[in-house]
Amino acid sequence: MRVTSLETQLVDLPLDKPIGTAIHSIRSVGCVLVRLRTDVGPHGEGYVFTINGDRLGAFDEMVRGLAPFVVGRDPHEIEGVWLDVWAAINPMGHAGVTIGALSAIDVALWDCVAKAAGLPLHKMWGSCRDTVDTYASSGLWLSSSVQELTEEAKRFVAQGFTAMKIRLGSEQAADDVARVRAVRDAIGPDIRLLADANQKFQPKEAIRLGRLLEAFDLTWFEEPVPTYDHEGHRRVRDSLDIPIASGETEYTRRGIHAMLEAGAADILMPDLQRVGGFSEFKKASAVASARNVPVSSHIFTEQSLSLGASLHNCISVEHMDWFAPLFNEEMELREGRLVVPDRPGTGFTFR
Ligand code: SMN
Ligand code: MG
Repeated sequence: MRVTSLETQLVDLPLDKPIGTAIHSIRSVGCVLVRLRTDVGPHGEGYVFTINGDRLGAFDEMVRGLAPFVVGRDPHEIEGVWLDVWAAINPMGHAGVTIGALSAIDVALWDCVAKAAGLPLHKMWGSCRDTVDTYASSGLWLSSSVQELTEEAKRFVAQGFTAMKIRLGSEQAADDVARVRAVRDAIGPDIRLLADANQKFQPKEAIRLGRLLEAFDLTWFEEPVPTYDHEGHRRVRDSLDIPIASGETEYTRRGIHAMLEAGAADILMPDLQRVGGFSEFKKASAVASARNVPVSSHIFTEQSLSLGASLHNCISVEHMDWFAPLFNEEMELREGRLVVPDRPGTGFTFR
């Protein structure tokens, strides 16, 4: 079996309405779709994206620039491709566009070999569950009014979600508290509520806000301080009873390892694109598992289900609906959990 071609396609997916977090203003997500074709039929698919499609051409150029490492090769040589690309990108650095491009290729290779074997990826890797816990994340933005927050929260409950995530980062802590209170009041005590500050705060601000939010039974407090401030994370973590989640902005298993070494978080959240694809996500999870730390995947919901079903320490996948238009298949929510598809590869194919 050989990879015969690597093709890319640029797609812009507009959001229903523009949204904002403490550090993002998002109208759309621009994706580079990556397809690896083979001489025996099955092809593999992966993608990378940028917010609003900004500088998306850099990803396209980088992915296509890595084609010589895959085309003509047996797609089962995933680890070999990884090592060769790792060496080749050394001068450019092992973060950002280089790693994102490698991620898309790695995901496409795994998708390809699982399809060729006729197996869902989670079964090829050894599955431990066929549904995965999730939380609604396509809402409760910092840009939503309090009324919109309560409407969105009730809609999530009506859709069958049993957990959801609100974004923090208001200029006044009292406003964040009022927004969390409004959502907690709307959903009652039995629905889990998570909060994400998108790196907005200094450690003392985060600790102060966290103390005010302890009354609302938050499941976790995510990225309370900038990603590189591992020591600040640890101070926040030591000062609060709320579990700290972080890691979506770290690159490769080494970034995740550095967070673990620093005691920065109770839950690590690798992002498929930034961590370096399925291969590296699995390694990052193993590093976390050695410290008995759980992981929860960041966005990339459809593709992360295979990981959620096969990594013993993966406690949940984030439910984000932005990328659903890319795929022929739809995600299925059952009793608040996502059903892991029993279809070959990732179980999701580009439309
Ligand atoms: C987030 C996700 C996607 C884009 C921007 C921000 C957020 C999350 O940090 O964890 O959902
Ligand atoms: Mg986040």
